[in-house]
Amino acid sequence: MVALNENAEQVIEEVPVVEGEPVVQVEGEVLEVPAEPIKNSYTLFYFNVKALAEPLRYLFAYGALEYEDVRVTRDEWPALKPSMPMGQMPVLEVNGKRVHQKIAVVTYEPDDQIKEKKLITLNNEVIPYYLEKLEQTVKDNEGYFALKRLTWADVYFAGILDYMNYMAKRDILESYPSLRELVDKVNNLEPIKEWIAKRPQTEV
Ligand SMILES: N[C@@H](CCC(=O)N[C@@H](CS)C(=O)NCC(=O)O)C(=O)O
Repeated sequence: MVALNENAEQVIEEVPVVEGEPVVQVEGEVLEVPAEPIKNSYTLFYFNVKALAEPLRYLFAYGALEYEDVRVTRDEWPALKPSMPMGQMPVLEVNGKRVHQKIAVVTYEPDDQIKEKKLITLNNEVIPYYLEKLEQTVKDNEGYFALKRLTWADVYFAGILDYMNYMAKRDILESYPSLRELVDKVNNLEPIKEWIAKRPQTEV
């Protein structure tokens, strides 16, 4: 849907959200609404874990978009790796074009001692620092991250939470009731609930 005012000089300013119909931003021009919705083909490549790909899977579920959920095994990976843009996944193929790089939240550290030290800093400093701010943001936005209604940011956060908990080795939302409520709300949206019920059961 394209939202314009009467003389098409000004456009109603809206950010596209995942709830309801998308609104296109244009300045002073009338856009034709395509007769047929554009049909894209999506293939998501990742390992058989939730981790970094789960926010994307949440968004696909919420948007009721068809996609191929390719789960690469450790044995298959070496042969596939050179074909990935950065030699890593998740990678999303849209109409044959591969896009990559999601938002990195917590990174892997191979040395056990450094890993342990980083975990302490993560739990005592980094996580409280950001979650306090995010908790306040959600309080200020009537239970959402932005615009006082559901956007992709809410769905993304709910989708990445399991992985953040796994990396932090605890429930990071324990003292953040507004964030907890938001995640529960997203996980209880019908399409997301259906995805959670049918997705492959993985440890991570
Ligand atoms: N910066 C990348 C990080 C992706 C990443 O670390 N992927 C890991 C799996 S979680 C991977 O592909 N590892 C296999 C490898 O590097 O060979 C992103 O944001 O998507």
